[in-house]
Amino acid sequence: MIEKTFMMIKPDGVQRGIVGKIIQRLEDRGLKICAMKMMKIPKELAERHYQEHKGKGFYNPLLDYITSGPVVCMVLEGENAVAASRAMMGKTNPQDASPGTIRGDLAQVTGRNIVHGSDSSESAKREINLFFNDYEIQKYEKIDEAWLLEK
Ligand code: DAT
Ligand code: MG
Repeated sequence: MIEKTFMMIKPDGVQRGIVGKIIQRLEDRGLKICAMKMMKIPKELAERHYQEHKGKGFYNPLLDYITSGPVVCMVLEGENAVAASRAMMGKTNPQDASPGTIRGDLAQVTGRNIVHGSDSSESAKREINLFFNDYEIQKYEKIDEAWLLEK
C-alpha cells in the first residue's frame, strides 16, 4: 500500500551535519520526498506534536531538545512508508537499534536520537497536518517509479 509518513531530522542531526547523509538513505530506499522544510519548532507546536508523552519524566527535556535548534521536516511516500521508515530509523534507544539503521549507525543515546518518524498511519496523518499545509505537499511522478514499484 502506497502511503505517506512524516519524518524529522532533529536539532542534533542538523548540528552534527548529517542531514544529507540521512536524506540520502531515504532517497536510496526509493522513498519519495513530497515535502521538506527547515524550521525552529515553536513550543506550542512541540507540545502538540508530543502530546502523547505529556506527564512522562522525559517530556520537558524532550520539549527543550526538540525546540533547541532548527529541524528538517519531511513528508515521504512509498510502499508501507510508515513501517518502512520506522524500520530504517531503528529502536528509540540507539543502544538497542540495529546496525544498519539510522539510529544504530549514527546515534548513541535516547535523548539525542537524531530522527523522528510517525509510528502509525493515524499519527502520520496527524503529524503531516501539524507541520505542513496542503500546498506544501507536492504531487508528482518520479521517473524511477516504474522500476521501483510494481505499477
Ligand atoms: P520514537 O521517537 O521512537 O517514536 P517515542 O515516541 O516513544 O519514540 O518517544 C519520543 C521521543 O521521546 C524519543 O525519540 C526520545 C524521547 N524518549 C522516549 N522514551 C524516552 C525515555 N525512556 N527516556 C528519555 N527519552 C525518551
Ligand atoms: Mg514516537
